[in-house]
Amino acid sequence: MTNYEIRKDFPILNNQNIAYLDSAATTQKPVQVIDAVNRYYKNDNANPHRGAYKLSIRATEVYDEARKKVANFINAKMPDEIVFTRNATESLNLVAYSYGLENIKRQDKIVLSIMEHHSNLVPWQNVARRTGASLEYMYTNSEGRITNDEIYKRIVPGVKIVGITHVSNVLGTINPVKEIVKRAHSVGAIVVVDASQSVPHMKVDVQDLDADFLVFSGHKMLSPLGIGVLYGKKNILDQMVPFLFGGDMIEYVYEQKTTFAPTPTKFEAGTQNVGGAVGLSAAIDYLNKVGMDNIEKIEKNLTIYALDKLQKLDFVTIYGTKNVETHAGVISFNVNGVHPHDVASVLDSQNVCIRSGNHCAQPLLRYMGIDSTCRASLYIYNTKEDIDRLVQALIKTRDMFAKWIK
Ligand code: 7TS
Repeated sequence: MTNYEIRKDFPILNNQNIAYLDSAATTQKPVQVIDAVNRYYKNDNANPHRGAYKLSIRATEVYDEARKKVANFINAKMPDEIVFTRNATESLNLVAYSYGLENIKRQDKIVLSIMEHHSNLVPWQNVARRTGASLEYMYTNSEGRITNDEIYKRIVPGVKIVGITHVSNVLGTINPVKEIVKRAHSVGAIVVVDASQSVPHMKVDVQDLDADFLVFSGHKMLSPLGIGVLYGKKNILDQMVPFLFGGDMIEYVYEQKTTFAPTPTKFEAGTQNVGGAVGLSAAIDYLNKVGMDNIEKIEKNLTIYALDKLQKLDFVTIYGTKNVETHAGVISFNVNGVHPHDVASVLDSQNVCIRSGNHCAQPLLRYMGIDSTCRASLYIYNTKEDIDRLVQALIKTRDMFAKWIK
């Protein structure tokens, strides 16, 4: 399938004349996903795990099917290694509370990359504050990359947790996660991979990466909002205490104590988001139909095209690596002398949707010496025409703000 064929499946892109370039924030949904969720609520909706009647059993079955689908998609050893959450943020909090608070001691170190999204940073600040452990960072070089020297310098004996984003949501850098995992394991640390910006865009194999935990959000990969994933190695999940307590995650409840259900149910307290899981399952079917190799190819071609066009604009500064081998379809830039929010407003008047701001990565932007950027992020339904519209709208911005352009 080509991106032009794919685009036809997205009602919102056909109903509205927009160049949607904010898929790192959330993706649009294809009709196949919308229909699958619709069908679920029309035909199969009930509370899973709780009813003896056929409808409830069906809801349980579709939920379990979705878990299997996710496990296969990221090559987990078994479906029990998949915990459904609300989003990547909740998955990361689960790891920080259930693993971090229980296992980290005062003398330990936590190491993150400086390019973490706040959701893989603030929970670890909390763990450090409550345990007395120290929190340190791996910094990027001038190209926005974490070098091998930096990995070896920061991940040293005493480090117990390493948190790393697979792909930066600001710079689009693809990080050397396999090297980081190898180094971390050699010093006895476990690794939490934030795959929010990679799983939707490239083949991710948790066994090949050897990640201990890996998280992502359904809504960034064509599925509805409100469903997220935590992958964890089964032996680690089994040893962890639950994060949320309540219905369905228990085995026996006594007046003073409770025994818990096995992994992964012990981490899924309360009524599960079956509709979201059905949507995620349909989204994975869609991505598999397009093919992850094909997805990577489409996005790589668009990224090369966009970088080339943007580099030709002498009033635009692009941040991060120019090496497309390590560059996913997320591009941060600024119009020299014009605030990113102003740029985004002018672009919106041209129906071009980008994000402006700090992208929930304040430490990275502070480290780079800037407050905010404009960010265009691509997905499989984007076309060269979307990028041409971005470029035209940027030229219009330059014309409007001519006297401020530096
Ligand atoms: N990690 C990364 C790398 C992200 O890009 C995001 C969301 C999250 C975690 C959190 O995901 P959530 O689904 O739990 O909210 N990133 C963005 C973004 O770049 N613009 O809006 C949301």
